[in-house]
Amino acid sequence: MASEATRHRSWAEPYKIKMVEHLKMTTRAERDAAIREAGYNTFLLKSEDVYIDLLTDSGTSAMSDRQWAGMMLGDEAYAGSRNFYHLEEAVREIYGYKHLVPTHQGRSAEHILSQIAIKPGDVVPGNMYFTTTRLHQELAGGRFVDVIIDEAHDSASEHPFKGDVDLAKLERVIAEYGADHIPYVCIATAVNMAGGQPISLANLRAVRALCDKHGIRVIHDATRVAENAYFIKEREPGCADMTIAAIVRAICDLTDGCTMSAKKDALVNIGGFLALNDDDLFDAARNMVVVYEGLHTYGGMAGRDMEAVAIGLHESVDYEHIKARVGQVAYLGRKIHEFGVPIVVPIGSHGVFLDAEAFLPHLDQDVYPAQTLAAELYLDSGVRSMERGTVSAGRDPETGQDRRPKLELVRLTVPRRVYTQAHMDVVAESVAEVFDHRDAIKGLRMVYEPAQLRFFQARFEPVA
Ligand code: P70
Repeated sequence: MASEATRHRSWAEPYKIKMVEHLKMTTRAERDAAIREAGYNTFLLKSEDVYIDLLTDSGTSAMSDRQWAGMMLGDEAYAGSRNFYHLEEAVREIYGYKHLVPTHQGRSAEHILSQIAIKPGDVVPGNMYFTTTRLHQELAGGRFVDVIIDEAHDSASEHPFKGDVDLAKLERVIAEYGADHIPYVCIATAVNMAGGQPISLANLRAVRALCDKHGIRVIHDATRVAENAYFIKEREPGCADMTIAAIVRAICDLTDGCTMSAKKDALVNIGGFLALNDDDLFDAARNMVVVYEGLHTYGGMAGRDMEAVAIGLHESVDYEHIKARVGQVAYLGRKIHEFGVPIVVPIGSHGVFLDAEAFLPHLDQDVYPAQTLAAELYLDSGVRSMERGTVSAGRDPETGQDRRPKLELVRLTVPRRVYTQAHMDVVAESVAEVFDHRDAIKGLRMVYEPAQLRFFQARFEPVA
């Protein structure tokens, strides 16, 4: 018998369930009809036809009783809502940025920042692209340049900080284009397209020092900063005794501002903001928010939404919360990995990323292995996932050709505080089932392609 000292002790979610939402179970025949109707694109499925929805962790988390109570305190004034001031206070306290421009979600903050900071011909270096972020940079006349370390593009590399910037790459970009043509360096925490991989504090410090030398700003995509902070606490030498809040603050203190989709870390269904330290940039952003979003004290959110974000920001840096959140994702990842299924390692913070290229080695990228795998998983069990490969990467605006990303992934994204460990078991077993029958899987061809962000609405048919 294990002694008390060596006995394994489990952890559990630091909350209990107060309200439930029923899930619809479907038959294989029903799923077959639904995915065909959806053009083999999981974005086009009706949520009603989905059993366990791992499409995204964005806006899908469960709010706490405190957040719901905050919703009842909404001050729905057009101007100067008290909830705006609560949110401003929370952003100042938790992130430390001076000025706040609320927006309805993350991409609107990216839009405003890109329009005010980027001139045609500029380049924006960053630690891997994100779809909406890069598109807004391009729409403003800029070009994204990837400066993440090579390990980030290798699904099998066990590097603990695959979100780190390759400083030599960044230096080369600065030398080639000149600091005058670099409005800012874009640093994401818990890098989404790399599989939810963190950047280290040490690397961010070095990025800051290099940018200071050249007078270049560092702007932070803070969407999942608390999750990144958890990995720093776990993995970075000297950080084990820091609180999540202190690490989040240390990250933000090394940057000049952030774009934020509050739909992730901040545990709300809608919301976002741009936060800036620079007075002039803030002034420009505040002028622009009234054109596209709404007055600068609500920017596309209701007062109640801003209150829920303010409370959610505080909850996001709670250690027990973030440990359970990242722990649930790790549980799912380990379970899938044990079945021998190829996944991105280390397991990321917001989801498990299946390596579709290794899963379906007989399929060429031209027939969209990740898109195909996402459709097959839905067919097997009603689990909805998201393609993060060739379809998401889109076309190169200069050549018009499909980009062929090194990572051809399917993302199983876990909403916060929504599903139980038993749901994770069901998901892992379904992935294993599809893996067992992988040889029989054929690819897809695209029959409808939208001009921008094609993954959202593209339609496919099975190849013969
Ligand atoms: C996802 C969502 C949104 C997001 C993000 C990072 C690191 C900005 C945003 C934009 C939703 C999504 C968006 C595009 C394609 C697929 C899914 N990510 N930065 O599921 O924020 O959605 O609020 O405008 O992850 O990963 P928002």
